[in-house]
Amino acid sequence: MHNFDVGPHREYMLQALDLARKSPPKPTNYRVGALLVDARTNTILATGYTLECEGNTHAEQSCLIKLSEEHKIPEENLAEVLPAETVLYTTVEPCLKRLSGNLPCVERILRLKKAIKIVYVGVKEPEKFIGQNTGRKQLEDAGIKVVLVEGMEEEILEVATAGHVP
Ligand code: HJL
Ligand code: ZN
Repeated sequence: MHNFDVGPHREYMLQALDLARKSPPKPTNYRVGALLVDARTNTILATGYTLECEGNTHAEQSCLIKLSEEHKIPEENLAEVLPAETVLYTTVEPCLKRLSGNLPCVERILRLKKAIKIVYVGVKEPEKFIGQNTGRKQLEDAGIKVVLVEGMEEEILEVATAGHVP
């Protein structure tokens, strides 16, 4: 039976997973896909995947960079243009720390205040690179909901870790 609530979230998460498959394998990161969606109108605002944008970029970061280029405003000012019901779908939960030292995606989301209302994640981040990711709590403490969309964990992790040394 089709589940009214979970259905659209699964669809978006599957799209995010397809995006993740476009990311070139790299042993020191995860291959992730992400979408920013206007939940009121059901429109995709931006798509992104790991290493899509120039440099060592994450999927969520690529969504934000592309929007900032489109609107010609700095990434940190995107709250000015994001619709009231903007939500993020990402196959792996947003990062709290990065081995590279680049700005983590949790901080990118937090600095937009509550422009992103809900973060839908396909899996929690495995502990391989930075240990436990407690970013979820930081987002929730800031009033941003974090929702696990269940049922795709295995495929998401297979894509995320392709090219890793076992
Ligand atoms: C998320 C991504 C991505 C990760 N997580 N949510 N989106 N690559 O696009 C998390 C992992 C970091 C490593 C290495 N991966 O990527 O912890 O080199 O990739 O900055 O810590 O850090 P860099
Ligand atoms: Zn990140």
